[in-house]
Amino acid sequence: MMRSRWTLFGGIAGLVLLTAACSSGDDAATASPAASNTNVASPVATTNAAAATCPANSGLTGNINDHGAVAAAGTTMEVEAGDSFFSPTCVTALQPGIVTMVVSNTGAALHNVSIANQNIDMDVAPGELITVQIKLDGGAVPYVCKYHRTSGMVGSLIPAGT
Ligand SMILES: [Cu+2]
Repeated sequence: MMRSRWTLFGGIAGLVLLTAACSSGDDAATASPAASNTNVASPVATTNAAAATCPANSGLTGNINDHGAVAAAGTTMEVEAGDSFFSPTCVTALQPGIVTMVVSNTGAALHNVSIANQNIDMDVAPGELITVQIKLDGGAVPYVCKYHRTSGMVGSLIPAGT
């Protein structure tokens, strides 16, 4: 995941340099602001842009603050906990087994990851991150922030081939 992110950065940086090199010297003042706006990478390293929405087999019900679905790359994933959503909301194509979800709270409120039938109930304070080990077998594993569940702060981990 990290390698693809840096490759993306390298590609963007190269493009900016190329653009700057091709413009005339008089344009230096206008080129600088454009270059400073090239930080387009999402805070979550993913293989696919989060254009997709959660699939129907996510196991999520009720209010869903859907910040997209991405396919997993390996068994560790990064998920952002914002106010009040998880992004990406769904991670698909996971291999069954123990997966590791690193949840960073980028919001202002206290958030949480709870999976009742796995005895998981972990808070994550603003600016902090937690690492949650989750067991996946045959089906989707929905999780919730117990403080903001009714606001749609839910997510799901979805095994491959389901
Ligand atoms: Cu929350």
